[in-house]
Amino acid sequence: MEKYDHKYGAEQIQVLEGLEAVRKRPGMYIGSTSVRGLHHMVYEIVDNGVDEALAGYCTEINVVIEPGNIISVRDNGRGIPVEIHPKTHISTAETVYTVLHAGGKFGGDSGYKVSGGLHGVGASVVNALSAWTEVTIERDGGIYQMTFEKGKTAKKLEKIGESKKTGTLVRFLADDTIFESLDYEYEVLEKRFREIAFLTKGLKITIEDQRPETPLKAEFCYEGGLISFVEYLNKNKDKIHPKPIYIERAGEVPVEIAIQYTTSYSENIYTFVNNINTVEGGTHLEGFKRALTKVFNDYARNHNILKEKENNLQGEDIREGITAVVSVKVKEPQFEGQTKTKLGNSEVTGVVQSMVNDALSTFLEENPQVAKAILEKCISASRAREAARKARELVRKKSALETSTLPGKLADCSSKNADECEVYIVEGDSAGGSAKQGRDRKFQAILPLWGKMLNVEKSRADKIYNNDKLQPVILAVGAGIGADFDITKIRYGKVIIMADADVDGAHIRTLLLTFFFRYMRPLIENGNVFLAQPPLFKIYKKGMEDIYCYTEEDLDKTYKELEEKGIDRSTLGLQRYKGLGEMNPEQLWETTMDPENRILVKVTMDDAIKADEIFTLLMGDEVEPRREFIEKNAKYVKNLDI
Ligand code: 28F
Repeated sequence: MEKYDHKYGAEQIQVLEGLEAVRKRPGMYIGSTSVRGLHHMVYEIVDNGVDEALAGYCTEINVVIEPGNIISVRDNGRGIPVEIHPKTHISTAETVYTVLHAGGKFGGDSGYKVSGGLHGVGASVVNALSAWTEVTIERDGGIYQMTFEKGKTAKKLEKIGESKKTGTLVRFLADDTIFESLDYEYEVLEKRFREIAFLTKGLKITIEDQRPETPLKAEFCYEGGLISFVEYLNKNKDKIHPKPIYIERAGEVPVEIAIQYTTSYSENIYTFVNNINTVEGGTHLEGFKRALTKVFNDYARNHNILKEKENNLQGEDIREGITAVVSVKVKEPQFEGQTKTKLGNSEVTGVVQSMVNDALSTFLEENPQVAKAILEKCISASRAREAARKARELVRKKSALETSTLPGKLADCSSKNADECEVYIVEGDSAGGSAKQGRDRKFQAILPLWGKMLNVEKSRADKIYNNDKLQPVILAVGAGIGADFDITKIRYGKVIIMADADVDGAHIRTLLLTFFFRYMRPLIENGNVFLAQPPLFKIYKKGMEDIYCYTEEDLDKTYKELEEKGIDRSTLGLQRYKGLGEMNPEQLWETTMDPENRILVKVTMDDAIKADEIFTLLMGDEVEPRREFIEKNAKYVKNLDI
């Protein structure tokens, strides 16, 4: 039996104690033993390769998930040094893989290491939590290899061949007595490696999953770095300036930022510290936001885009539609928050703020057309917010004074039971007059609108809410608008739009539909909105009851029926109705308002988004698509209430 001389030096004891601690409380070191912690095992090894790239020596990292959930990571950097340390008699490579935090130092020759700080526990932790780890290093003309089992050296570093290349290859099998599962999720790893590639300009990262029948593979390399990142994030959005804004500053805390605005209303700012995705934000985000608000307000004032008397643009106005990536490198990052993804270093706020103030204001001065495009959006966002606030106030105030909420022009019905009541929104005073006379005042209210209202699609919320032509509609319906809309408060079970069948009528109908769609959508979704269908024709003959036809085919059908009864078309009079005003109250009631005979068109939209686009189309200038939409989308139904 070979006698082992166990000369455990201080280092070996430190290593054993370190491994012991890691294997006893893995969650303390790798975050968790769930698949999240399992993925972090891969990130730790890859981050060492990224450090080598940041140091300028590695241009490619290849990750492979081999069958059996073995992970392989290779870089083409210098290769971890293999010479034996005179004091500890073990190689740097072995030290990096067995001593806790051995590789996580900062500064050094390469400036910043992404694998440092709370997130980067270094390769030794991965080694400790793996059933086995194999490290193969090419450098100094040779190929060297060492292996470990649960962190303990199994095969000491030895030369196994010659090679002219340099680089580091690490293969490991995570320990399934520690991790709940070894089932790596390809998509999660792929997403993270795409992110790292965006953050590390020019670095090529490939990932291959050899476990499935047909292997999966992806490769990422972005010479554009953060600019490519923002372009990727905006790929399905309408940009409001062609190229992302890019600003960077080296220094104590290197800062790199890319920004591109789109026509969307959402705010997407991604922040990173040493390539770590700080989803909870922190001081770097704070500095960025403050500077952004200051720079755009200053520019707007200096270039007279914001009038003297106008309020400053708020941060939320300026960030509407923004996509931005903020990446900073911090030597000793302090992470806070639930998931340790919030940067706490207070000095970073000022660094980022002053860098953005300086670099962004310079950019805007040099690119006035970009500045103008962005500010146009900010200013209209600010006006919309302002108007929404005022309108909410107005509606709240009005609804507070229950009594005087009803518009003067509304001829209300006597019943107060919303389910049986209906309000006709009628185009024009003359039709309004006939409707008031012809209606059944028990359950039918009339609200005449006059003239053409504004085009809700082309105007911001400000004009909509304050528009005196729409306010009566808001108040008559009585359920508020927008976010405050409360369907249980509607005063009528049916809101019936009664307009002429001509172009103006179609316009009014569409404007109201768009308004309801955008600001009282539940009204449509709940099926409370209807279109009144006045007759297009009247067939008359002495001694015969008038016959009303509502469509062309209706007319043809009626002619055929009459001919079958021996009444020839030539003996019949025909009146084509141009507008509601041509009918007297009696006829209007009989043809269009009497639940017994009228035809109501229920406006139902099963796909709000599609409808939204159609409305946008409808708000264009040609009327034809509008009419087609009405014919196509409004479902003709015989009035349901018998
Ligand atoms: C697949 C994972 O781990 N790559 C690495 C290097 C290169 C050096 C290094 C690493 C210096 C003192 C820590 C080489 N030559 N890929 C990797 N590539 N570590 S890890 O040095 C170790 C550090 O302690 C390296 C000259 N300087 C540094």
